[in-house]
Amino acid sequence: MLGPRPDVAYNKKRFLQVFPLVVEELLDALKAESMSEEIVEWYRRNLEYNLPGAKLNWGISLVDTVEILRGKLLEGEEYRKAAILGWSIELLQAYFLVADDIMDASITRHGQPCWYHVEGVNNIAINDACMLESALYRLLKRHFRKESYYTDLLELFLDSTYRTEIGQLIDLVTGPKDRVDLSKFSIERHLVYKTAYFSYLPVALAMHFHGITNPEQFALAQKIIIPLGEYFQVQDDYLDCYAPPEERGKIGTDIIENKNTWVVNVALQHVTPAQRKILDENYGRKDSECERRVKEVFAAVDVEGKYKAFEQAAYERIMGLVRTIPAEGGELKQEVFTAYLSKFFRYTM
Ligand code: DMA
Ligand code: MG
Ligand code: MG
Ligand code: MG
Repeated sequence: MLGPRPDVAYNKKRFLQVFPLVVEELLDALKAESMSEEIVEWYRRNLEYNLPGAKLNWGISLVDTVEILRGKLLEGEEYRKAAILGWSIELLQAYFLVADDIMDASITRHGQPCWYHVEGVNNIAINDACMLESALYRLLKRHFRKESYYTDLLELFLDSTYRTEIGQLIDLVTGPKDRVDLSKFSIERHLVYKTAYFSYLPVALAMHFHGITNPEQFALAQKIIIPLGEYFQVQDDYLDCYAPPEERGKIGTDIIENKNTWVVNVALQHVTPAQRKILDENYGRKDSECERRVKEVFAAVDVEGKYKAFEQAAYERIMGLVRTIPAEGGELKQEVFTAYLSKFFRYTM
């Protein structure tokens, strides 16, 4: 067993200390292509604007998982290497979010204007998002190419990217901006695709880093993480509607943008015909008065209470799965999942 885990602030601080190395390495690679100062500086600004201000829970969870599996804290070169893998997940997440904010017409992210809203950026943000993604493969190539698990890392990143993109497609197609049709909404599959496969990355990558090779262990980890990831997305949908923007770092746009969220689906299951009419007439409209009417219906059917019940049930279900891991002697440890869950559970920031 480990002693007490380092506190959250310390974990974040040491993870952030690796970021300048990541940036310099990526910029050096660009300079090696003989790019002008202007191009190099643009790329730097893209990286510095979109990465360190994020919550970084995905990347930090990877490092934590390795440490829990090892049963000791990582130091020096080994810590740096794990953190670089963690930053690779953060690059993938940043890629998704920069693109997601354009597609969702979002306003703020991590307490600042979305990148595409920054003066002079606009549509260049589309290419910037792609460059955040390609950056992660440069890091992997440089630091992990010689490892026996290099192709496993690549496959994990590629598979979770593919599945997340399917989730984004379902999200966009079921909730088009210009045609509100609440009868098209449903939730089950797209929650898994949007977030749950991505949530598997930190743990699965850490398992490879630690040297686990048994496919059964990976299947077990995935079985626990899929409901965990679903919970993350339900919580994200809930917070979009209910968390104060100053706490969350982002202004919710799901109602206005006609999003197929857990929140609206739950409301649809419980509305009276009169309330349904209000939703049909006000959901997905670019008008804050319409948004207010929708929120009134949500309150009338007690979406908040239903969320609390969902959260409790999800917690119990996940903990039940976690307890299927042997408490002693197995390759996986229960603490990997309890630590992961604790970073996101009842998360408001
Ligand atoms: C996020 O969906 C999913 C991905 C893959 C970025 P979302 O639009 O609900 O995310 P957010 O609430 O962070 O904009
Ligand atoms: Mg979004
Ligand atoms: Mg979205
Ligand atoms: Mg959201």
